[in-house]
Amino acid sequence: MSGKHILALSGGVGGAKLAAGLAAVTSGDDLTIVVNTGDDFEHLGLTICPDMDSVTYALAGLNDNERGWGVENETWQAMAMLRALGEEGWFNLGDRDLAMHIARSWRLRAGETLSQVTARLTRELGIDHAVVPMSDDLVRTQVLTDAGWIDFQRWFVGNQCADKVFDVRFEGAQRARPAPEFRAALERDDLAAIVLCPSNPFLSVDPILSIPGVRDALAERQVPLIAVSPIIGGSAVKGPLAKMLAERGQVVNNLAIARHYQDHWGDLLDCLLIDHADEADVPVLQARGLTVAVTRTLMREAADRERLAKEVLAIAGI
Ligand code: FO1
Repeated sequence: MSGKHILALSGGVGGAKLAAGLAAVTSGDDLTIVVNTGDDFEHLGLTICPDMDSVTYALAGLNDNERGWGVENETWQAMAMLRALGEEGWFNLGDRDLAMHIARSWRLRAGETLSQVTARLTRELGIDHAVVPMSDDLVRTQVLTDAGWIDFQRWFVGNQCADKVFDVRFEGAQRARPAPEFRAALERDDLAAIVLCPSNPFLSVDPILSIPGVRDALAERQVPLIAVSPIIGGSAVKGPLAKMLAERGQVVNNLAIARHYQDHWGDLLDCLLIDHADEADVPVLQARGLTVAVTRTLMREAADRERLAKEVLAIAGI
């Protein structure tokens, strides 16, 4: 293999941690991080891009590890004032985080694309690596509950994921095009590996794969496609993945993850990296023709993220 460029597809939280690990162990030109924008929404006149911001804050060393989203050392004065003014208070916008939404929103309104705005904001925060939205076109994740189709953040934050999800759709995905830097990364001569970060397959990776042409472009590249499983010890570290699998009548294990990427997306995976706690899943995964690697996938600290990132690179032969 001649190249060493990594294309990582990521959602927020867990994905952002591995993305930060990959950034810590690669030089700026060797990594493109493509981020889910299906969770984005318009709120109080601002464009909020939660997964883009989770990745950006993680790479800039600004993320709040405890909460899992937003900025560390956050204060909430603007939010308190908004509530006092009678504005909607169900979605929490910290003071520091708010600056990000303001900077992004006015520039989008002035005509810049989300890719251009993100390139500017990440550069200003000292990030050397390319953090790229999956698309500059609007794609909005919606979930089908008893109340009908509702926007993702209304369900995730407003409803605290309480309502059962019968289906998920990505409004606009069929008309969306991959962002220019995403397309460029897919076509790079030196592309050496594609990494699916440990994000929720149904909510964070599927929107990216749903953009026309993306799935086929990934599959056509003759480079290892490695997924880091979001399952640890038969459960999801954070978020509604375990609940969603159970609601689909599936056991919460790595087989469900493998099935999704192999059966639903047509044999997309070459290797699944799973946690030691799920070692019992290995035989059934191997029986499906997958290469399986086992390690410690929980990322509490920077050292965990970097070790896991190095292991992913080693699997890819980089
Ligand atoms: N998650 C919550 O559970 N409650 C919130 O009030 C909330 C606010 C918020 C603001 C900005 C941001 O970038 C993310 C925020 N999140 C919040 C997290 C967000 O809903 C999720 O991280 C993703 O959409 C799921 O990946």
